[in-house]
Amino acid sequence: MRIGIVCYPTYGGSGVLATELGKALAEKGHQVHFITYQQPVRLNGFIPNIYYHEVQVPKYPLFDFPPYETALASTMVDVIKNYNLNLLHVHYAIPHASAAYMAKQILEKEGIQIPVVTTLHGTDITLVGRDKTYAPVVAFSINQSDVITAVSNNLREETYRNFDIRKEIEVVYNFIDVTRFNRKPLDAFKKVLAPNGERILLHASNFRKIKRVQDVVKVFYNVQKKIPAKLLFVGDGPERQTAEEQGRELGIFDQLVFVGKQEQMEEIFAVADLFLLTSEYESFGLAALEAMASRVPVISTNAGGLAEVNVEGVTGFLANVGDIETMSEKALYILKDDATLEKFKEQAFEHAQQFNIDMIIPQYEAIYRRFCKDC
Ligand code: GMT
Repeated sequence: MRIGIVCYPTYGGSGVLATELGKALAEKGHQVHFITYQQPVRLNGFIPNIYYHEVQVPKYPLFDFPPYETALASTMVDVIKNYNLNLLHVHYAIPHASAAYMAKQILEKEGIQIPVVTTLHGTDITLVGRDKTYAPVVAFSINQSDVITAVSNNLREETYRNFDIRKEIEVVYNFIDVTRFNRKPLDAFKKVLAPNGERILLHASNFRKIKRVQDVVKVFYNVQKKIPAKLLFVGDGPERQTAEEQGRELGIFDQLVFVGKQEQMEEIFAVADLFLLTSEYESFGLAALEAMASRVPVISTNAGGLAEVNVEGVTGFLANVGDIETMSEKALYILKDDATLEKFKEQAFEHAQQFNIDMIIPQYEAIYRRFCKDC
């Protein structure tokens, strides 16, 4: 099939997922056309069957706000026509679903039918999308999609709760390539981080308020009082400085390591002992799944779809949002001895296999084939 993929090209989970989906489809012989404003971070090097079309938004003195959505819809029209695409798959509703609707309408007038699949990822529904600035357009354009998918049951329910959606929302879970994350730790890297064999706790995110990064520091503070430990922070964003200040105030700053945005996450996960995800909401928590696939158990909140990924007492533990005591206690339980830690590591790894790329890609292909039986 010839498939157009529209996503955010940055480090966010939705962009990562969309890029990995495109790469996997290309490997299976589909022709994949990425339409984004920048080369997606995980799309590096030449990959057969993959095309990249950059959305250009020309500057003009009148535009205080360059009309990206218009430029995106026009690029969609252009690519769909010139490459004879069978289908458009947009990730993250805003503004991709409405731009897709616009492109679909334009093409219909020219006698071209282009099915649109919209995958909802989380904040496009639960945070930004709900804002009344966007809500009517979000609801309308989701309803106009030929297929709507959500990355967890929780997100599906949240979407029905927040918007008047009159169609079926299908759940297709996020996925990971388990072979990519099944790595041996690099001893040299581990030695630099934890020269005295300290346990390594890890948090990776975009450091937005919704992640409650301060809770990560608080949990770590309690853990390091009982066992020697280091806390590795990956990613960057608005709350990073607050976390640094908090570390200084608590007198544990020298045990915190901030490494910023990283591409080789599999190498980082490989040296970690425990992943902390204290979010107020996660539709799925792709980072938690990546941790599990790397044999890293997870302490998370039970918000949103996290319970569909992290299994209580098996892959780690869950607690109410802000319940620092429970999260600290459970973290210490997992880390207290090597045998317990090993048990949780293996269980996390085993559970992650359910979300392997091989299981999920055929689900998207089956959706696409509804519109293109002979492709
Ligand atoms: O986590 C973020 O804030 C980034 C965001 C995104 O849209 O890229 O992630 C969302 O989509 C991911 C992939 O489906 C999910 O794993 C994340 O849980 C979800 N984030 C939220 O719901 C806050």
